[in-house]
Amino acid sequence: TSVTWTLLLFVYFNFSEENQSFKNVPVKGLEPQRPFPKRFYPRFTRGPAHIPELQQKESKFRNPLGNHVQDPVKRDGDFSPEMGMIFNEEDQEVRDLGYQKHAFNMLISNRLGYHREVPDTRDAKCREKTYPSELPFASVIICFYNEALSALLRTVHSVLDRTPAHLLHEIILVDDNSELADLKKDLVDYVKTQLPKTTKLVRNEKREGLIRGRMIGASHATGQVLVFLDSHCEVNEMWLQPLLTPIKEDRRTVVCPVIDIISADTLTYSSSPVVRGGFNWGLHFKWDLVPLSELEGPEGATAPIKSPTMAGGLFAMDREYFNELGQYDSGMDIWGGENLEISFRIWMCGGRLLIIPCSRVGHIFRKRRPYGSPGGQDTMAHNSLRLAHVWMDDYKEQYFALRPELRTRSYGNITDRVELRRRLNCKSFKWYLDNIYPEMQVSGPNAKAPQPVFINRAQKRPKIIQRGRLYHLQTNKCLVAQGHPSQKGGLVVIRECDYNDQNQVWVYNEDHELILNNLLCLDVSETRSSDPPRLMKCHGSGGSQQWSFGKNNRLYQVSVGQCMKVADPLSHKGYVAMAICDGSLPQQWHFES
Ligand code: UD2
Ligand code: MN
Repeated sequence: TSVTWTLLLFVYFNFSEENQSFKNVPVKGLEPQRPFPKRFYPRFTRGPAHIPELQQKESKFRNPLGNHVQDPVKRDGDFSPEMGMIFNEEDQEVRDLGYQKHAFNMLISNRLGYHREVPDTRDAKCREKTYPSELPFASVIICFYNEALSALLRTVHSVLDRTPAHLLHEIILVDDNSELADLKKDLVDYVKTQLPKTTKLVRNEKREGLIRGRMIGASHATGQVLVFLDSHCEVNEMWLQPLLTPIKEDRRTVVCPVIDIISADTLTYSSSPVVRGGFNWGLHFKWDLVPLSELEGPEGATAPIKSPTMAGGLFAMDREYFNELGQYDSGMDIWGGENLEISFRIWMCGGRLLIIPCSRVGHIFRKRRPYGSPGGQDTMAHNSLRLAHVWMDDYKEQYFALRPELRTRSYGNITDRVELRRRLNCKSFKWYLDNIYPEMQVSGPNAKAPQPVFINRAQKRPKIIQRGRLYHLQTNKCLVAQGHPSQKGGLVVIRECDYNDQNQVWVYNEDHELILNNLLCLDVSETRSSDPPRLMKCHGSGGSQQWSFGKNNRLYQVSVGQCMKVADPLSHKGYVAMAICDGSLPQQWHFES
């Protein structure tokens, strides 16, 4: 910890003067600060300190409830199935509200606090790499709209905790006119009293969207390199140096880290394979396998990889180059499309875009976007239209072939962007396709010879851990489908056990799924945790289909944070329900092989 403190004091002294340049901009929460904030790093500020069971927590990677959970599966070192345990109505409210407002498990996010260790997901060879000690210093820009405070502050602290002080010039938080009360008040206080002066908070007077939001952030930045992050990220060990090095070598290089996955349901941090960015003619971003030709060379898996596009949220770019290249299209609203626009622009106008396998940043990937646009418009279509008209030449027909209704849709004035393209003397979209994304299939008027189909990320089958019956101890009955086990949405009930009946056979696999008769997965509703469990198609992304066997024979549901019980053990109906885990008889189950 003394090392951390030295580092922090260093950040503090090193940058307190450079703060002056910020005086004339409308930055809120930057009143004079106490020289030594009392609690720089509160451990579990919003954590459930009042929960005795959670106080036993020893290691962040171990199960928060102790060693008694007999879950046979270990995941990337930090899978704590019962981290989302609901103890009372307040917990339930936090969880359900979190899913509604943020589309991830806010109860777990709050419990994790503002600091945690994450598994080092880099290839082992990355640890042997060295980077120049002289590197350009960075301004980290984080735009947010109605973000969960704990997720936002974990993003900020992960940067402060894992970035060498001399490379971190400042952090600029851009509040995109959030409405949530804690962001308007608690965050302002926190920035003022708990964070180094080099963390600045800017608030937009009206909602701008992430695109203009980032431009506003960049306009306040004074670092040599801009690093953009989403507001629900956690940076990993040595994340920044590998990003800054290629920029130092060539300022027209734009770089992205590998985006690791933080589960929206369990907040588990896990490694992503190294893939690169592509897109389809609907102008949606997608991940592609890296062509073998890109992986050859002495550095193998640790060498930077050319990427046709970026996902959008996480990248670093020389600040002056960002300005020269035309920042972003300020005519784009709220969300979507800007990532392809900047990717095309980088490649077509003389730059390059790389993914850096040795730099890793986790991001909470959620299943839906929890916010809309102020006017309810489809901003993705509006933004995509603008980029198609400015950058795609005749190839915009590929987009219109899929979205004919957009042909006549207005998209605002694009003369500035067309002029920018001319001024920068950018190459054609055909050049981009031929040279940067030759895998892209073109049909119709722009067709060329068919290319081999690209294989998508291989679907792996989770290993089976156990096969058998789900036996309810109190009633001596077994868990079965109420109707046919292949019926999606069907309820489960308890019935007399029949050891010859395949329809009573469950499989428990390494993804913590419970699958009945090899057909459907036991599932719970994400937003309505009071709904009874049901059978649904297995989706493979954990959360609502993740179950674990714990102490007192409990069957625990990971995303709901509750246990399965027989609703009324005396009733012949045999209904089951989710309830706060209390170790009582109706909640006791045995998986019998
Ligand atoms: C992905 C990108 C995201 C952006 C988007 C396309 C990653 C990991 N994420 O979507 O950065 O490029 O594709 O546009 O590559 N926000 C605002 N104001 C708004 C709306 C959003 O500030 O009006 C913030 C939001 O709080 C978040 C960031 O912008 O920090 C990105 O939004 P998102 O997380 O909903 O986008 P995501 O990850 O689905
Ligand atoms: Mn995001």
